[in-house]
Order: sequence, then structure tokens, then C-alpha cells
Amino acid sequence: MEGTSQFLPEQVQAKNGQLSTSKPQDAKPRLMLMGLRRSGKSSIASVVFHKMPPNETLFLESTTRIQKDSIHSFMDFQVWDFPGQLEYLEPSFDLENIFGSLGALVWVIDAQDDYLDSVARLNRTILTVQQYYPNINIEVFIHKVDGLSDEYRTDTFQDIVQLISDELSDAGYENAPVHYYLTSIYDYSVFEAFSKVIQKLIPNLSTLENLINTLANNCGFEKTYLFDVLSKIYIASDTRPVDMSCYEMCSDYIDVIVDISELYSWDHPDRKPKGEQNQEAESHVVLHDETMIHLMEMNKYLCLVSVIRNPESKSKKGLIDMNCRTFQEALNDVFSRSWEQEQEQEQEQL
Ligand SMILES: Nc1nc2c(ncn2[C@@H]2O[C@H](COP(=O)(O)OP(=O)(O)OP(=O)(O)O)[C@@H](O)[C@H]2O)c(=O)[nH]1
Ligand SMILES: [Mg+2]
Repeated sequence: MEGTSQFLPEQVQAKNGQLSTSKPQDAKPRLMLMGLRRSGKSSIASVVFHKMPPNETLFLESTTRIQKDSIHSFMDFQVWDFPGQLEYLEPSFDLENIFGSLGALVWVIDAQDDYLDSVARLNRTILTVQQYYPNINIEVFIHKVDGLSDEYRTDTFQDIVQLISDELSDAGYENAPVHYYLTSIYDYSVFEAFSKVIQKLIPNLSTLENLINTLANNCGFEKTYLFDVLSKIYIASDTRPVDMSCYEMCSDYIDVIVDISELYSWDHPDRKPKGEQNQEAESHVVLHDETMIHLMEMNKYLCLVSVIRNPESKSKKGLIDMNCRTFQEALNDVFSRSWEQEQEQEQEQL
């Protein structure tokens, strides 16, 4: 393993790392977690954004007020965790306040329980949202699937999709933006699903994907992910099909590097740097089956993790490093451009 060093946030200026949403400050994209009581909304928010071990969610209390969580990362966004019993479709409720901003509605269905009530309520919600706020993406998490057999999972998935699409087409919405995911907090599926949800809210996603595709082709990478280090959500990847085992390896490798960085990056009075040091962490490891994982920190929030299986590509480590550095420059260029756009917009508004 090489060059484990700093995952130290202070070392990179914020403007280099953060992706602007080109929206005014108060219009941060919003992810709204909704669903019936005990469906698992607070558990998902705690596991994904607060690193809570899944077992500890057993002790979470039922949510009584909307919990608003601001996430400061490569892009600022908010996560709103709703209490299951909240009757937000009542006329007295200020819907504009909830759905009036850019964002996604994440509806969590407990797949281990009877889901008909939840689906009925979701259908009513989708019809309202589609009518007044068609820009809100609707993301359905068919959740707690860890307790279900493969066959039962598939049946439940198909049944729920069918119930919702029938209702929507009856109401005249053939192409409503509704997406479905099978999730559980006990494996990586909830991170994978959240990655997909957040990617849809990222401006410049196609530019990022094009850059990653070029990099992956030039270096012979089997799969490449651009991860948000703190949440381990991936914000972009090359456009080859996602392979869960690759994603798991890459995600775990970030943990290894963060742990080692924390161990060794503190200021030791006797330790003197030998020559010039790289600002960002860079590391690779070769596993027992000869698979290489390569990681390079890109900025304060993001790191690029790639899986390499082709023996010829693995031998060209210098080329990989050089291409990744070039990618890093392009990436930070995309970010700082968005940042400049935001500044210009703010000045225009003044
Ligand atoms: N088996 C399993 N249990 C889960 C999963 N996610 C959450 N749970 C459990 O579901 C229970 C309810 O979770 P909460 O996160 O409190 O549910 P909630 O939707 O926030 O509930 P309210 O706040 O009452 O609306 C907890 O005991 C969790 O441990 C999962 O993926 N699999
Ligand atoms: Mg809750």
C-alpha cells in the first residue's frame, strides 16, 4: 500500500471541492423521507448520513416532528425525515413549504409488513405531487428486504410496481417520474439506492460521467466510482453496469484508508516530511484474486475508486496515476466553474 496520507478537510479550500447547484442558498435540493410509521425512514437517514450501525436502529424512537438535516458536502442538500403519522395531505397543510423546492420524495415501504395501506397513501401523494409539483422525483424504497427470500422479493417488487402504475395510468399519468429500489440497511443496497436518488439532483452529471468514461477506457478500469467520502454515496460512475461486489469492495476500501489516515496523519513533533508531499491520499491494493483497487482523493469531499482486473492495465501504475491526476484537474475545473456561476448569479441578484 502506498502514500496513505491526508483525508484532512482543512487542506483543500471549500471552493475547490463543492459542486454548486446554481440555485440560491435557500434552494438546496431536498430529500424528503416519507412513509408509514416504523417503515424505516429514520433508520435510513441515520445509517446513511450519520454512520449509525444498523443494529442500533432498533432503539430509535418514533419521530414526532419533521427532522431537518443539512448535509454539507460536494453539494449542499437537506434531508427531511417525516413522522409516519403526519397528515400532510390535509388541506390545512402548507404543501408549498414541503414540495416547493427542487428535490426528491423518497417513499419508504416496509416490505415485511402488509404494504397495501402504504401503497394507497403513496398513490394519493403521487397524484398530488404530480399535479402541483411535477419536478419532484418520486423514489420508492421497497425496504427491509433482508428478511425476504429472493422469490418473495421479486414478487413483492412486481406487485408494488403494478399497483402504483395502474393507479397512475388510470389518472392519466403514463410517464410519471417514479423509480423503485429494493433496499435494506443491513447491506449496501440503501447506499446504492441513495446514490441513484442524489445523482438525479446533480447538475453536470453527464459531464462527470463522460470524464469518468474517458478515464476508465484509457486506464483499462473495470469499474470506477466517484465517492462522497463521508456518506459513501457515489455521485457518479462510468456508465458500465453496476456490479454490487465491485461497489462493496470500493466502499470498504474507503473505510480502510480513512482509518489508516486517521492513525497516521496527526502532527507528530518528531516527524519531518521528506521532500514535497502530495496533498491528497493515493493508495492501491492487490487482493488475493489479483484484483487491484486504486483510490485517489480528489478534493475535500470526493475520492475516485477504481477496480482493475486486466493484468496489462495493472502493470501501468504510473500511467494510471497520471491519468487520475488529469481527471482530478478536470473535475475541480467543473466544480470551480459551477462555483463561479453561483457567484455571478448572486451578484446579478444584488
Ligand atoms: N429488518 C430490517 N429492519 C429495519 C430496516 N430498516 C429499519 N428497520 C427497523 O424498523 C424499525 C423502525 O425504524 P424507524 O427508522 O424508527 O422507522 P420510521 O419510519 O422512522 O418510523 P416513524 O418515525 O414512527 O415514522 C426499527 O426497529 C429498525 O431497526 C431494514 O432494512 N431491515
Ligand atoms: Mg422516524
